[in-house]
Amino acid sequence: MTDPARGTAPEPLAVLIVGAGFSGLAMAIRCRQAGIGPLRVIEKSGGLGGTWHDNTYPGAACDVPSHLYSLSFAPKADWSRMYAPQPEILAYLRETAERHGLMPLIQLRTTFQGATWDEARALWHVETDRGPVTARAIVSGMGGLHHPAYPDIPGRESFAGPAFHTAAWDHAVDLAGKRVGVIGTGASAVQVVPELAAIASHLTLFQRTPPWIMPKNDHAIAERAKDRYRKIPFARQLERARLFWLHEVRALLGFTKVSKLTGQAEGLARRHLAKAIRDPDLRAKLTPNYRLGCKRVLISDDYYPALQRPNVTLETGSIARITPTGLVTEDGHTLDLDVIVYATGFDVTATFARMNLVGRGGLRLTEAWAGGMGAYQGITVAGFPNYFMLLGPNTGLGHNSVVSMIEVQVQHVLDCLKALRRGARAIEVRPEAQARFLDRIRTRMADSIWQAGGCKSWYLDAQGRNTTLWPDSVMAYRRSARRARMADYRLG
Ligand code: N01
Repeated sequence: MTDPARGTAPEPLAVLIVGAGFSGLAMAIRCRQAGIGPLRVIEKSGGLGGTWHDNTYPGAACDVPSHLYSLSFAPKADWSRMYAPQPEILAYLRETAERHGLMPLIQLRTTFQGATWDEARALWHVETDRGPVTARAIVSGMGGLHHPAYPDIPGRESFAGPAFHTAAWDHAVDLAGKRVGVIGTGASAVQVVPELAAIASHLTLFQRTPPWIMPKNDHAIAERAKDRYRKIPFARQLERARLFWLHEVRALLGFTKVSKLTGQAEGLARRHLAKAIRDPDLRAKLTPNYRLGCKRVLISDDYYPALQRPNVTLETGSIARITPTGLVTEDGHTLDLDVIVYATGFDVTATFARMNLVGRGGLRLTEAWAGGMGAYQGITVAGFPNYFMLLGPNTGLGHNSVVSMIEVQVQHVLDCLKALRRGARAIEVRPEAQARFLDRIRTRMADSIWQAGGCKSWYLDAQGRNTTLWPDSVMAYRRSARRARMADYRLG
């Protein structure tokens, strides 16, 4: 691309960050603080915020406590609730971006389409739907959960009424007084169902697998506490540390491995179910038949009560087909619906497949990952110099805040970017370091709750391997990845 004003090619960016969600914004802030530039953030949506921009369904909130689900270097003293609602998190991200001077760096409505490594010039040629860009380094802040997955049910396109996904909510459709069908019972469903049950004339919830649900105990944060957090930063840090360790204990409590404590956690969830659901038939339908932790453990105090409302039906027969007027189940129930809501999650593998990267010697990322996704510390891949991933393979969490993982990764990437600033043209993980790391993950996965827990989930790939979650505590990841060990990298 030439600069029309000067007729010369513009200077390559030092770093192109893809995605303006939690991770992309965190990376941009830390790069600016370190004086690394020129810098640009591209974002496919019309606004920043990533998942918190896209997921605007009624009841959308975070199931990780607010003081933990925020950046340690961009604290907020006055979170309204223990678990912040989506609009408040989105506002936090906007304020944070503004306060750190990121707005001029963010280019919205720009989709990353792929990139090719130029060995001679040691830079990436990036394709976007708004034209090409060159950058010495790329940091992917794309996350894994932004391509909505729609179920492959015959007749899906034939439905005559409105039908949309929780991650692409159609706010123009008024659901009050309507017959609504919700498909799916994951983290998004448990939040949206109580809201819809309160306004729909009838809500039918289609459950394939019941989730494990723990009490949420959400509450407004008292003004007194907010005041204290405002005036005494240490009080806020202390609260964050308390919440962090409380969640870390979950890693020990069987959220990553089947242990004696798994049974105790299951007992707690069963008591939560028994207390809320009096009808034994309904309770049986809602009782999971796999180990807790195998799928994401949900928290809610209003989901079970919503299922007991007279205008709500739980349908457990599998869906045979969708018709213009509703749904037909395998056991022959015909259900007339006005609206269908897909709470059916995300296509994680599509996200990574669509990265469309061509690295050193023409190696494609899809080829490098033909045997399954994997990256050194979840961040770098041999053959792809100066390319870094935030929330890449095996760095999601089932027990604590992913923002803590992002912060570790941002520090690691920063170390690598500083090596480039010191004069290296390229930094690339050594294949043997990557292989050692992936071996460690594989060994750790062997007896993990996801392999041994007897369930299927988006955590597992088509071969049944968990390439999405970190199999240990956040502290263990911090020890492993916080500093980039230069011995594991080749500097060119
Ligand atoms: O999606 P899911 P989600 N017929 O994949 C069902 C994050 N998140 O959007 O369990 C019938 O968990 C499927 O059934 P089954 C969080 O990381 C965070 O709810 O496969 N049903 C399941 O019940 C989470 O893990 C927050 O048998 C079908 C559901 O759809 C991730 O996002 C809030 C079906 C999909 O559940 C995804 O959660 C929300 C079919 N053909 C989400 N296909 C926070 O608060 C699928 N299903 C931080």
